[in-house]
Amino acid sequence: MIIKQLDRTETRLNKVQSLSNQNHISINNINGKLEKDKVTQLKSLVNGIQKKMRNMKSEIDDLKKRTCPQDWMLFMGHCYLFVYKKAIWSNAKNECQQKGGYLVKVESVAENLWLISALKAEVWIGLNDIQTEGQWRWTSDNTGISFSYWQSHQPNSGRRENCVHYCKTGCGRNAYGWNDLPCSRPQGYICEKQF
Ligand SMILES: [Ca+2]
Ligand SMILES: [Ca+2]
Repeated sequence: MIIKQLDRTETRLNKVQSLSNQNHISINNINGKLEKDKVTQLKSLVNGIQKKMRNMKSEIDDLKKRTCPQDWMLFMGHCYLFVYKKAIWSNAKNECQQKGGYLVKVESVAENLWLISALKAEVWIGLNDIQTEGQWRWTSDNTGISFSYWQSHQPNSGRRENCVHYCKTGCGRNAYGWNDLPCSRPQGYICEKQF
């Protein structure tokens, strides 16, 4: 009787043991899956980071390549080309357009001082009153002047002089300033364009 009960108990224990073993295997499987998922997640994270790093490197390379074209000078986000081969104002304007820019628009004290510091001869700028006498406008965007740097007693010649250049000795001065001049008088010129 007792032996039979013991046998049954043993059988039950064996069953429990077997179930426990099965559970252990299941738990191990779950753990294995969790590890796999974690590894997969980490791999995907690393791949994402590597991709971002490649993109950043390519952006840095692009930024390094972004510079003014050869012979153009960079100043505060704009490129400038100083041309000393003489041209009438309208040809200078066209030349700048063909180079992807415009006849220089001088908008600030800083820009004006920098241009003057780089100047080697008298040159056209984009300012003119061709359309309406006395209404000075920049040819690049047809805006009026918010900043000016006229030589003293300039502008002075009404309808005869409608285009503006930087002049120094030509105006009997020893520093560069703006002067209105007949547009047909050949001068060098400065082209400007966005960096
Ligand atoms: Ca004029
Ligand atoms: Ca003048």
